[in-house]
Amino acid sequence: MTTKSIKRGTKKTVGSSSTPLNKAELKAAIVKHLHCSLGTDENKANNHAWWKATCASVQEHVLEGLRKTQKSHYLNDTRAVHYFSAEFLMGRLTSNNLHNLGLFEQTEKALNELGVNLTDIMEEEQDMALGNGGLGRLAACFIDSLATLDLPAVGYGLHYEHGLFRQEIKNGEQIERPDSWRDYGNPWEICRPESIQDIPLFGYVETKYGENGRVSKEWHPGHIVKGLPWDIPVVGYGGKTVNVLRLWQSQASDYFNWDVFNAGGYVDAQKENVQAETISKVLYPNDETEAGKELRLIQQYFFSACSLKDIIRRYKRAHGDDWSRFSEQVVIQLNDTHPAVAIPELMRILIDRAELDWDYAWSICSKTFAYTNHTLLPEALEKWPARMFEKILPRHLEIIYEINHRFMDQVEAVWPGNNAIKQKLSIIEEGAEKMVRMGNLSVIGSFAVNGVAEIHSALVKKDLFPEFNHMWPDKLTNVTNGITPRRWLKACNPALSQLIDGKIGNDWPLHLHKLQGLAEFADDAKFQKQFMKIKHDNKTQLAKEVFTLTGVEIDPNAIFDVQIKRLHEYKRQHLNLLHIMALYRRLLENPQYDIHPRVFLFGAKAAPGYKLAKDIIYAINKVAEKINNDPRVNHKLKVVFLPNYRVSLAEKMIPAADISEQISTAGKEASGTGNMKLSLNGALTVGTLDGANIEIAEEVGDENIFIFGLTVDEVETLDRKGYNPFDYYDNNRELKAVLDWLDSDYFTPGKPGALSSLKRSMLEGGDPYKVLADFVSYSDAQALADKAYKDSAKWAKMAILNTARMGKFTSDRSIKDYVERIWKLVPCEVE
Ligand code: Z16
Repeated sequence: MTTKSIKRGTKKTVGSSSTPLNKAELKAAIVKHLHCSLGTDENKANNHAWWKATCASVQEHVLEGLRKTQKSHYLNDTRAVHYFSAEFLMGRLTSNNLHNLGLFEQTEKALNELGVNLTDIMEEEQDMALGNGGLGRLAACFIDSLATLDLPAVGYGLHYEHGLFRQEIKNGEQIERPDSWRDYGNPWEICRPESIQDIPLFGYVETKYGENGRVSKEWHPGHIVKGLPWDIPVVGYGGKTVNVLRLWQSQASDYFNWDVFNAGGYVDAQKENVQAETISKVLYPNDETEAGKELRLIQQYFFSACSLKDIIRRYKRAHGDDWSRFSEQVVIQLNDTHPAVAIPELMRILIDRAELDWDYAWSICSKTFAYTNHTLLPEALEKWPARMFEKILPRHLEIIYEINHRFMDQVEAVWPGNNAIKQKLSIIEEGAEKMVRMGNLSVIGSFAVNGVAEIHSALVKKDLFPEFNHMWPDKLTNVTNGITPRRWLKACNPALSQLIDGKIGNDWPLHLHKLQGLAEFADDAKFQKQFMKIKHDNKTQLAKEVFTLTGVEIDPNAIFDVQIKRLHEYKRQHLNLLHIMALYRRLLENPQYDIHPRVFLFGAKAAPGYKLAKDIIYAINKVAEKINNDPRVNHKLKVVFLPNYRVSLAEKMIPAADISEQISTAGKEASGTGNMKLSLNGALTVGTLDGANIEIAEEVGDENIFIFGLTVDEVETLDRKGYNPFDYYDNNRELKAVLDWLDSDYFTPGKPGALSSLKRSMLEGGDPYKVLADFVSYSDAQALADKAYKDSAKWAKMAILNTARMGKFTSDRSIKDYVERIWKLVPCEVE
């Protein structure tokens, strides 16, 4: 066995010497693909064709790596993690693959000699936006790290035809347009018709009585749909291990509605096909609220069932019908509760198909699954009406009842006669409508449950699942999130990466703690100048992009203050907006008001049904319009809302940011990951003591971050006392003036009240996220940030120390934590 234990900080060099493709070979391959795959030539090809030919040339090489990796995993019969996630927010793949293969510079040169610019042609790639935000991007960073660390892993998810909607802004309002990322084909994915799975749905359950007195169940499904897998190779940094991300597309099955077809109902049969193909049509755009839609549950079951069948097929190839080693070979990580239906699905397979008895089946099942929780917000916790469940998955509901029944006996043993606790812990919520609680099912069916930052995990134990924590004190744990430094520094910020290489060597993308080595230059005037020159260049580049996208001119000498994340009340973009309005007022009242010029940049999509979130986008755009066109202030203040925020736009904004806005109400942001990306690129955080901000502050030091606002404990105390936003409104003149301003037609001429919903939510609405309570503290922190920026040497030092001290937040560290605490995997080196 070519196995080794996980090494922290070992060799593995990345560079051109080890890669089998040199510049001449690359040129030849690209030209060959222009001719043979794309049917064009060097003179006729446009950027799109050049991009595709380049991908195809590299893909040949990637597929070799994939084959070797799969062979090696098979021969070593490795234990593997299966990362089940309804979302993988991959973004673009080309730059990442080139960097991870060590081919970026050669490809750049090869194309140059062909008269083509790599950066330009990479703009042809559509983002793979198969995710909403942090949860989906986390999955993408994790599979990058898994491959980089040579760990056997498969990502499983859905091959949505349409990813997260494309956002347009019309007259300040968000418009949703379909995302069609595959319109001109995706050169990185491979269709695998040889691995199609059949998935049953609907129907009824028959109870059968065997001769030996054995009672068994048979599910007679009403429909069968096909799952067709598409594989995306996932290249680890260094290019050795190439794992796969396997995404399932739904199709009508061949024997689907044969009767209708034979009866001459060809067109009707087509209608049924359309329904089957609807399953993987579109990603639900809600990030922190549950839509409760039937199709969504079908999506969840569809990809979970396809993935389990795939895993079992592979297991049986090595172990036949011997189930005793299943949980030694297979660990399944549930990324939130979206794939939790995999738990009763595995039970169904083991009991109804493999005919194992319940206890044995359960012992396998409950050693196989682990569950990651990403939120405490009650509206995000998944619940399905039992009636809906029964209609779609009748056998699974029976199994869930049985799991619950046995679990209730365990609860009875711990808290005899305590019905209140039973009601709280039950998988089934009794009420006007019976509901299936997917969080409770996930905790009961998993051997490990983790939160995503220290504070979040502490709150999961204390507030969300305290009784479960009492019953199984070792089950609940923490794994703090991380980000891949390959995409989020090396690839997106090449100038800074080169500067770092020159100072500390080039193996920091694998060993991010080495960035520590930059700290000794934090006071070095020359290094400060170099560091800030790169920031300035990145800002100049972003300014060009901003002008192209919005027509707004911004000055790279201004502070670039960035808030990029989904639009949600708890993330408090409206707190940022109130502060911008306060600055505007101060400047109008006192034209000498001394602040360094600042550009506030926003990027955010609102869930289409989330009215107030859309109102906040509208308000940001209307305030922006007014300020940007007001000659009294627009040399000091600009506000830009960049439309269609997505991974590829983040890659342009993050390297250009001076200030990172991480201003959620304490206790509400589970972790955050944008906070890590921005700090890694030398932006200073203005943030609350929430999620991973707390751990970022611990790493960078209190003097290198601007912390403000209520703590989790203070929020709790305030709630207990009874929070009244009017206390703040009535006692702060500036805050009152700014809120009242929203009621006027100043920002929406001729349309008074167009922004009033914001004010109402923060007053009559009770201000559920305590914007008013944190306003003064936030405004003070912003004043400190302004003051710090005016001392450019001080600012440079702080920025450098942010980059230098982000080592902890590499997703490689997160993955090592998962491996040691939960997955117990062993790396498997490839060739
Ligand atoms: C999501 O992106 C997150 C939580 C959730 O319930 C649903 C979605 Cl789509 C985010 C958290 O809000 C964020 O704090 C965290 O960093 C991220 O998941 C990854 O854990």
